[in-house]
Amino acid sequence: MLSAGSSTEKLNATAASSELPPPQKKNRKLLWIILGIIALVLASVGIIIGALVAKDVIHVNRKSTTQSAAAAQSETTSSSSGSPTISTASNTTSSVKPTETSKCTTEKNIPSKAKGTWMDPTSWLDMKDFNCTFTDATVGGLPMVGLNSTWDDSKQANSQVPALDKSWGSYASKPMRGVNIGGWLSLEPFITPSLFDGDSTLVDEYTLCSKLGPEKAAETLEKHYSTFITEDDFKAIAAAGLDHVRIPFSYWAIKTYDNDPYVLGVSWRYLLRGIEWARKYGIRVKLDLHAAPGSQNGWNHSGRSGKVNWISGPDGAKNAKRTLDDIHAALSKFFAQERYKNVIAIYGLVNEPAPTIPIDALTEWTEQAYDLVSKNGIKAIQAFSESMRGLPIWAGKLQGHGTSLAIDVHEYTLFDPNTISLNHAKRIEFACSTWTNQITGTGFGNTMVGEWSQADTDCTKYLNGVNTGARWIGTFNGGSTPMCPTQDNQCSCDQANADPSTFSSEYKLFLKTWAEAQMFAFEKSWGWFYWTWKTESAPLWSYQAALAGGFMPKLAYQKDWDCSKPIPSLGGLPEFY
Ligand SMILES: *[C@@H]1O[C@H](CO)[C@@H](O)[C@H](O)[C@H]1NC(C)=O
Ligand SMILES: *[C@@H]1O[C@H](CO)[C@@H](O)[C@H](O)[C@H]1NC(C)=O
Ligand SMILES: *[C@@H]1O[C@H](CO)[C@@H](O)[C@H](O)[C@H]1NC(C)=O
Ligand SMILES: CC(=O)N[C@H]1CO[C@H](CO)[C@@H](O)[C@@H]1O
Repeated sequence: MLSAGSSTEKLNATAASSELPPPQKKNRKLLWIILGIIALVLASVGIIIGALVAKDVIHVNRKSTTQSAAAAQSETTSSSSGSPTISTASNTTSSVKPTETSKCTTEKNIPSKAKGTWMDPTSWLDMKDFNCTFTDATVGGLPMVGLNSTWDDSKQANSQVPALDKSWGSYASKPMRGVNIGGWLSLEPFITPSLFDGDSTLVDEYTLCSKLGPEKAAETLEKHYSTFITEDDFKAIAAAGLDHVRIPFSYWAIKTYDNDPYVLGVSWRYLLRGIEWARKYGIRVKLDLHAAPGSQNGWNHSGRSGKVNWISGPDGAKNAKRTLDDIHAALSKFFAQERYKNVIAIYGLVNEPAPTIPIDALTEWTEQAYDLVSKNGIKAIQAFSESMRGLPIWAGKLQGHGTSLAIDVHEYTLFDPNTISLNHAKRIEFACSTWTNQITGTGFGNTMVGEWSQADTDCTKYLNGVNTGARWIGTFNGGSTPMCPTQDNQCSCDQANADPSTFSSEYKLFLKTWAEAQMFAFEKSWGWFYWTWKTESAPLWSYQAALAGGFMPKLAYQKDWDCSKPIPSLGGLPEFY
């Protein structure tokens, strides 16, 4: 294990040397010339032989691209003009479509103690765009393996925002427009119900991993990480006019404790790869520690549903300390590297600590975390959660950090009996007036909205957890009065759970206006992150599905409606459905 200082220096030295890229380019040029000649020769061969050869070429080609990529990534490029080039014929890009997943094949230079472990790049399911050369370099004790030595911060997410290597300026005057990559590295039953279906004891990542056992859990989760979110998602996020992503991840990305059933380390490299993909499209990142040791809120998305055991609870003090000494100590050293300075804009301390944790203890922990993370060299803005207490209570707390500390508030109407029952017009007004007033009113100060959605009911399968009902129809936790606007037996979850292709144009207009109202309100703060980019089957929680269904502005920075305009007529859209 190298110390943080020495490996950083080593990497900077490599990055600074401009010798690496040009020889690779030259070799490629030469390669293309050879390829061109081979292609011409092939083209002149008869149809049948040609077809056979073409098949063979495609076959050989697959192997050789992997090999030569690995060769190019190993220290010297001398071998890349050797035998593998012969077969890298013609059609590389069109015939060798990058498959969903691509593995590293080189076993070279992998020390036996790393073989087969999560440090071994050949054990990874999908290494597309990642570096196959083994390295045991670490920073803050966290592995660098998979990362390239150089990076490019010159991209802009869109024409409205600065490239990564230019200053964003003030979020107060230029709000961020972002989306969460939820349910990817921290599982949530309602986002990927397919992982939880068919066994009523599976309610969170903890029970899922316990049931599957270490091997099957690692296999299942890596398959999910490598397919649920891919480079195409980051590309589409930028194309939607979004400029930030909030990436939730869990502590077991870097450490597990005691008898934790969680899969250690695999999500770490997907987190790093997600950051590289964000970089590639000029998207800035908010890191979001979604699950802290012990569970900071007892909710399913903290890993383990049930009890809070963080600050509060029998091991609360120990787990809060672990979050500082093990998790943030390592993460902040790692992400203080030069390579993350432009792409990581916000460093989130912990997602949604339970409202039952005493505020003084939470404030003290936050102050300690802030100091630790700053001392380790993080220059990004740090964010702490309003922890479901509302904004006013934070007035005067955690002050004195200028613009380097901000509060993250999550705004929903559907978990609260007082707001779930609002009718369409009132729900839009609520965003325009109540939320705008809250955000611009008394509170901590620097504010961002880290989560919101288009859902107007709590009908989505598993949304309230596995095995719980819905407030909307009065079946939540044993049942009570339906809380839909008519509050009677007309309430149903049918429309809320229907396929968006069946939504009426009035309902779509409502959904779009409801989103635009929220964007309007939240752009009075430092900006927003929709929850979430993608779901398996919950369209009112999926930015991607809303774009596809035509009930989200095509470009996040270009809206048709805002709160200064009258609410459009929704025709005969019923208040129950
Ligand atoms: C290249 O790939 C395309 C698409 O797969 C195919 O139609 C074409 O015949 C290929 N050309 C050669 C020279 O192999
Ligand atoms: C890493 O380098 C390889 C080889 O130059 C390149 O193909 C790949 O796209 C790079 N990955 C990233 C994330 O920049
Ligand atoms: C891949 O990783 C190795 C080991 O860290 C490094 O020496 C090499 O430069 C990297 N390759 C690229 C293309 O950055
Ligand atoms: C039981 C439980 O933890 N349920 C939570 C699961 O996550 C959803 C979505 O955030 C919450 O609404 C539930 O309360």
